[in-house]
Amino acid sequence: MSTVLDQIEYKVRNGIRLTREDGIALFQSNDLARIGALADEVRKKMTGDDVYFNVNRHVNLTNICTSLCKFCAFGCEKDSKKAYAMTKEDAIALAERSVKDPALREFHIVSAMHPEWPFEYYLDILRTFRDQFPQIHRKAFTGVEIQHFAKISGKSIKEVLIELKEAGLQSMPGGGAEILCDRIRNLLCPNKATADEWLEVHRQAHKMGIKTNTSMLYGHIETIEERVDHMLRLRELQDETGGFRNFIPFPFQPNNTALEDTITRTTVWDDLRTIAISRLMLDNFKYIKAYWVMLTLPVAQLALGFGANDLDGTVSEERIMHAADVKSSKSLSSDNLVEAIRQAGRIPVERDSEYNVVQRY
Ligand code: V47
Repeated sequence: MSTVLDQIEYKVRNGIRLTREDGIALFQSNDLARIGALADEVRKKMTGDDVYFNVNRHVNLTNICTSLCKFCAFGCEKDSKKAYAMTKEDAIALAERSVKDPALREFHIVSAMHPEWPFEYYLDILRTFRDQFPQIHRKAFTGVEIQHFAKISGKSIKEVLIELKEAGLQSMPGGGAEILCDRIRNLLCPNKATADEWLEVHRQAHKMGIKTNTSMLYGHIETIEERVDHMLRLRELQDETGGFRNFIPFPFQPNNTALEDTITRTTVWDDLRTIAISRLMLDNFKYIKAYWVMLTLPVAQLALGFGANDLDGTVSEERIMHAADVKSSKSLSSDNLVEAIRQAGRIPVERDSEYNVVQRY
């Protein structure tokens, strides 16, 4: 008699889409090795042994935030000791220092929702980056920030995106998705975009030709069913638009957050099965990112055997996760990433933000 895993294996190998029940069964199974091997098989069929990374710089303009999500250690109020807000000159100076590295290809611009900055400020930063550093790709603003811009400017999401695109926006990062379920959002982050609003921002962006990343923040108060439903909502939108570039599972880092006394860090096993299950459920996503900053480099390397095929990037000066005390370093060199990928038995490929190959090692 065949087991649920036998049936899932059969479906995956024969191109039959997995259902919600399959996703839940995968999360309920203890057979991590078998799930991982299946995800690895799918990864190999999709992109062979190539594992991607890019050379990028994070720019977090401010941590002063109107949202103050319970899972976040980065955002704070204006009078907090750790509050900071970059002027345009600060941001330019940071960018000027960063472009001294000739290998730099991407600015990853994600910030908090400042209570006073107008939409025009963000447009101004984008235009300036575009004009002064035209060769560096601008991946900027999560769906939650875009929704915030619409709110503070009185414009529609579409109008905001049109203006951002005109000012130099080239793609969008995947943050702000958290768990796409209003039960969770009402408990953890009631002051920002709802699940439908976040999806609508990405839908509109895709329709305009702006590709976006996506993510899932897991390992806090969500249920397994909510993780699966989250993946299904993304899979559905991807069917509709094809505009998602990759999927990034973020394991919740509780330190310095409002949840630190009640929730412990996810286990390595949960991290690996979540990567593997996302590879199996998200059959219309080419790239699954093992974000080493949160997973730690050794676990990210292991994830390359569980369905992941992207390690994100060199990530210089990451602040959001480091506010939650993650133990990984603030950045890695390309050499570090190449070595880590090789140690995992894979082929390191430096990519640009659009997944064009820069160099295959
Ligand atoms: O939306 C915040 C997550 C996101 C915590 O697209 C946390 O390539 C875990 O957008 N524990 C922001 N996760 C970061 C982001 C991002 C980062 C790296 C790559 C990309 C990409 C996008 O970080 C937030 C939230 O989901 N987050 N706090 C925490 N304590």
